[in-house]
Amino acid sequence: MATKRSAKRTKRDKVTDHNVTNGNVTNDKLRALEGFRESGADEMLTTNQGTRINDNQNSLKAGARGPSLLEDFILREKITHFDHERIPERVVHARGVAAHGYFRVYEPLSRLTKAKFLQDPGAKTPVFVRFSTVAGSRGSSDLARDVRGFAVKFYTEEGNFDLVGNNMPVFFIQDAVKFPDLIHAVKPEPRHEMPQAASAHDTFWDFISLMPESMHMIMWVMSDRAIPRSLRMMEGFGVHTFRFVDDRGASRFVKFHWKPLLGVHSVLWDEAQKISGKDPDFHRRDLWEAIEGGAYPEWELGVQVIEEADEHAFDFDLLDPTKIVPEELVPVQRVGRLTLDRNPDNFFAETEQVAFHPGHIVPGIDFTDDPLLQGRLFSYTDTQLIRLGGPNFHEIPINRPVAPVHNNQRDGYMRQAINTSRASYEPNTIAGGCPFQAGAQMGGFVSYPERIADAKARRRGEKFFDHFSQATLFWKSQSATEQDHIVQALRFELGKLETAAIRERMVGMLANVDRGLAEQVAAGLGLPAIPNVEPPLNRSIPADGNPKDFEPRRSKPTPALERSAALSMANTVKDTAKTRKVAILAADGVDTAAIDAMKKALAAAGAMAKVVAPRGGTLSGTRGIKVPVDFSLLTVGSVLFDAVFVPGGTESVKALTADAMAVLFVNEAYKHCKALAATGEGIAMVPNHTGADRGRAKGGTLEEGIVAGGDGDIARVAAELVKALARHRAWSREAKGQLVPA
Ligand code: HDE
Repeated sequence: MATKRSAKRTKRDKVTDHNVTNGNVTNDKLRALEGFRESGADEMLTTNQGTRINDNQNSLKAGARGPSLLEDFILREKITHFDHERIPERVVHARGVAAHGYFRVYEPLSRLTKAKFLQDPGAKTPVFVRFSTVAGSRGSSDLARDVRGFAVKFYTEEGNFDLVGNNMPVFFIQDAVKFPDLIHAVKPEPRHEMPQAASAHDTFWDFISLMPESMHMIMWVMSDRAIPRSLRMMEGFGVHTFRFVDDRGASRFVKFHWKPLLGVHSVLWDEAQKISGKDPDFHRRDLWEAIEGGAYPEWELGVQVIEEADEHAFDFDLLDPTKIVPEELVPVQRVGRLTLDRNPDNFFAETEQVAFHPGHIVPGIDFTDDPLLQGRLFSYTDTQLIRLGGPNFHEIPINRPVAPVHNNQRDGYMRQAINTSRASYEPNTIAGGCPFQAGAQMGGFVSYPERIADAKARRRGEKFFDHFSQATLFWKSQSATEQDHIVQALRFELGKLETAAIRERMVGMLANVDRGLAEQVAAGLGLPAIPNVEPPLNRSIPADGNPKDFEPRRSKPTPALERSAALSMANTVKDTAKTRKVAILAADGVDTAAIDAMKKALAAAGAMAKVVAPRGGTLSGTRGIKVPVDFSLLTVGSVLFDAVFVPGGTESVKALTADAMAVLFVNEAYKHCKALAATGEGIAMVPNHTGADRGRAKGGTLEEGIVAGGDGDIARVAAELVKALARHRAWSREAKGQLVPA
């Protein structure tokens, strides 16, 4: 019977069986997951008890037109399971996407840490990485202005190590006790649950305007880092200072970084808003397609190492999560590489049920007393108990370590392990003392014996109160374009506020970061002058605290470091067009030779080309050649691409010029400073704000990032386009782009 049935399976059935075809069982974790995979391929339908189902179309009734019967165990089981399909979404970081991969260290790091997975360059440590936005619900847009979570679970042979970081190196608050306040402020307002996945509302900025410690993070969130071009093109940071511990027990401080090999790139806010409409799954799709296409995303792990003796050597406190360690002061050593090479098989089972925890560490890594980190060490187990329904969430396949698990914890909801020992306590004789404690030499975890001698108090370190120096450093380190985008972002966010007083207090607060910044924001908001902030600046003060003790102070009148190149995306890697997407805008009569040549050149550079036309189906190009259309103009916008190429062909260009959506497509690409290329008649489609007479232009680079040529110049045009793609954007065009009504 099964054979007969399988013979009927069509080719299409097979293709949709991602479970069966999702190859790459390349590491221990993936092999361990194999036993849990279920595809249904070539199998008969059954109940959860294994009883074969004969009729999945009709419930059991008393007669053809009679009432359904309670007896129908098949109906009851199916509906009951359906009713319980949902679990609570994460209270923060609800919207996310994940992938499997591996990590490999470049050379043994025994000089820094005894962590085993950082010793053997020949070993691949399996990882599962989840990226997320913070504020939005599970179904919200990928392109919200927000921090991105960057959570990496290393399945090491010594147990799971979770590096639960973000794409920004600092955080809004210094102490975990303020986290619920921060999140309540940024989440949709309680009256009407608006706005979704957006910080541009009164409660967020009300809170922020009273919390000067958030100002450094605000600079990052208002920068384009908050709207990445791709999850594959963003940095990651451990944020807190951690410890490395070596095999002699010596400790040093460490900051973790992830550096993307494709560079750090973002979209513009105007694009972000439009992408949210055209494809709210933009980042999720981008990651999925890159991995399916074999363009595996990669990052280098970087570490900044600070010797214990230098703990107090800086203007800032290493325990303060609102501060970075500038790379100019402590360079980032690149110590290994992370590669994501396999998409999950099932979103719920893997991406939704994965449980990260900064407290999942292995020997060789330890915590510091950063008060934000300390609070997190409590929160993440607590949150899994409610989300995943009990204390056995570590037994869910995606969460299981590849290292063996043996202890005397027992029972609880959904327990999977069948513990066979009579002894579920220790010490015992009945089980020969097993499982027994591991000595340090056998990999037993020993906490770093940090010396602590101080009075119990609800206080913070003195240097924590320098809230503005690094916000200023960030601002000053940005390129003119980046600064302009921060100003625009603040004008947008504060412009959305209903309460004028909050807007004014915020502008006053910004003046402490940089007066020029505040003036520009004030001008955009129509404020005649920078408002004074009524003291105290900081309202995060205990009931009996003296406001003077909580006022922000700069540790030095002029920060020793004026600028840090690493903080600006303008200085990122710009040497590759790999995985970039180019739209070829075409209609009937298009120059097919140009399309072919461009496609080949882009493929050779690792970029992708898609034909976009006024309608779907197939175009009839020059020489009678058929050109399959990938997308109709109705379904995409140039915001979904990195560049646009308009080939020649009299009829094609005539049709496109008369099509408002095609014109908008090119205009928007111009406005968003994207690379543009055109050949032959196609040149007429390129917006012209230079006043030059392009009718007589012989081709070449028309403006930064815009390349044109005759029909015979395609090879040169393609080569120039690839270079422009690698540079990501032609920012010098931005001012002119404002003139484009798109
Ligand atoms: Fe989280 N955070 N967080 N967080 N966080 C969660 O845990 C929390 C913080 C981060 O892809 C929750 O499993 C507190 C900083 C990421 O599944 C929760 C505090 C950083 C993710 C939680 C912080 C992060 C979370 C919600 C202040 C960057 C997503 C669901 C003390 C270093 C992980 C969950 C994933 C998720 C609590 C602050 C990163 C509620 C209390 C700082 C990437 O436990």
